[in-house]
Amino acid sequence: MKTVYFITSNEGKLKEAKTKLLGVDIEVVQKNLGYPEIQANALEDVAYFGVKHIQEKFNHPFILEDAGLFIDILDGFPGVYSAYVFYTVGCSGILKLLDGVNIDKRKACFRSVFAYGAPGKNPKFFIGECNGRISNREQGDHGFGYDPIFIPNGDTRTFAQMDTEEKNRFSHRGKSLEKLSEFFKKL
Ligand code: ITT
Repeated sequence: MKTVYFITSNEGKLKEAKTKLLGVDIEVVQKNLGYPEIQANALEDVAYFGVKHIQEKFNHPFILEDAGLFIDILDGFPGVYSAYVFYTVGCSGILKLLDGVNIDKRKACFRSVFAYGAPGKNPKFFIGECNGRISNREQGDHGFGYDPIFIPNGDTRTFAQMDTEEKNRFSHRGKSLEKLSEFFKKL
């Protein structure tokens, strides 16, 4: 079985990746090396520079992921600033920003960009998106981050009211991991 290191500090992402890649002959091992998340307009750029940074000091195949929540009525905010915004004002801060906004105007999209890096190779990217809406209160205690306030299209529950397998069936990360898993099968 091959090992691929997942460069992340986020245990929730790790659990989702391990669950999704169960059927693939790859062992996913967390490596919390950290990398600078550059100020950029796109998640792809953040992931690209992350790969370049890790490749300089880490001599094994690895994956990393940058994800973000893009809210329509806020012109895509928090988007590439999702981590900072979560750390500073959290889900309650987002709910305050949307106070009084009607349900049909609470559309949002989660995006996930996985990057695969290996010594001496150009990075490969795997992208997934999930459309949905921001709920008007926090619900559920599974998952992490903005899960308690995001309801994917096709369901009435937030991600935080789903277990890992269910979330993966809907989510941006489930979709990008599906593509990554096809890539691993051919590796
Ligand atoms: P890394 O170490 O992998 O970078 P992170 O938690 O900093 O972990 P990101 O920068 O990719 O991850 O995520 C940006 C923010 O969006 C962060 O606050 C996450 O909690 C949140 N987020 C990302 N994916 C999410 C998901 O599936 N559900 C809820 N919130 C999510």
